[in-house]
Amino acid sequence: MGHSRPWKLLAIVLSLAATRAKAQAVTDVKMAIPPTPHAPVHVNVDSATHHVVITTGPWTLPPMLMDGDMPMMMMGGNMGGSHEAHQEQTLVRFPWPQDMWLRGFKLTITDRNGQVMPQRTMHHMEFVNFDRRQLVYPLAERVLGIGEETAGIKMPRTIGVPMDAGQEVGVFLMWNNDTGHELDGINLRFELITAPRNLTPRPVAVLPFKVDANNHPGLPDSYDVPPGGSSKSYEFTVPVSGRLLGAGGHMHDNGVEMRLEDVQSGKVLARVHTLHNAAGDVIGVSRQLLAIKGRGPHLRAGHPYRMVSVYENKTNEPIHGVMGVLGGLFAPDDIREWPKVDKTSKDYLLDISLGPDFRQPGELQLITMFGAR
Ligand SMILES: [Cu+2]
Repeated sequence: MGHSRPWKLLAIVLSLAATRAKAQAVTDVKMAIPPTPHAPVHVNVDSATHHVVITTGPWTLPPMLMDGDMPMMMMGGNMGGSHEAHQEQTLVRFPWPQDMWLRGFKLTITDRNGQVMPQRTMHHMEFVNFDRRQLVYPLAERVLGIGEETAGIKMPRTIGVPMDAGQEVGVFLMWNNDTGHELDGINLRFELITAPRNLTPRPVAVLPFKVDANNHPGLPDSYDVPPGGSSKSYEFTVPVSGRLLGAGGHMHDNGVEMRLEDVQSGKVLARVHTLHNAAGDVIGVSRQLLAIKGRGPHLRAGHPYRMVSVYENKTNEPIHGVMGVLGGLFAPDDIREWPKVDKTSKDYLLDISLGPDFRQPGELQLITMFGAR
């Protein structure tokens, strides 16, 4: 295999950086991509709780720099900003150890003295199941997406994500050192909270629901919005019927709301809106628990649905690199009807093409890329 691929990717990264600089017409912005260090990774099953625990460290994190000394976060790389200033890398890929229900996660980052670090030292993490496809897209399932503000999730005992022994899973990680100085001795502990598969009463099987306003496998999903109000919509069908139990999502600054609509009736089935801080920056997206009122909207296989991402751009210039991703939990009527993933399809491969080859725990391959998944 050699080392040609990472270099090729680096070239892509640099050319994207150049394009971006031009598009913004900023005077000679040079993006300095710091060398990304790596550290050993271990995957263990806790013998008492059966939780799957992924640990890695110690990491040395150089400050993320742009144009000399300006931290990359100055580009607005927070929840409401652009992702393009960050590096994402595969931390580890491994076979899932046992049949279990996945119920949530806990993430802890500590410094060299064992002190807990702010969560935002980590910009973005993703837990991926390469052996199951997404509901809407024939791409590898993104089981968990964790942003700077999410330190943990524990789902109620009544629902769970079924995970099977031997499924190939992986963790993607994007660090975010905006302190302006090097961080040393950083350890990360990512605990996947599980329950035994024979748990009674048996939880309702839920799988992630994700619709992206601008999904193109292998390319960034961000897009541009013109001045004023605008919306971008994406029509889709689902291959298996089921209920949407909850909705949330991800938008950038100037985002307003996202809706899920029935194309034929025009009925709004779910709606989430952005949350703001005192300065008006987008700090997140509301969560709508649909299962509380009744049992959540029922989506029918093959029926057309539409996701609409609404932005209100108050400036006089187009805004580059926004996102609209509606997420949630989907309870299929019959999980046995979930279509098999085709790991040889072009889109599937493109979607994970920036990831590494299969690696066992303890080995680590570094690939850097632009954009969050
Ligand atoms: Cu984003």
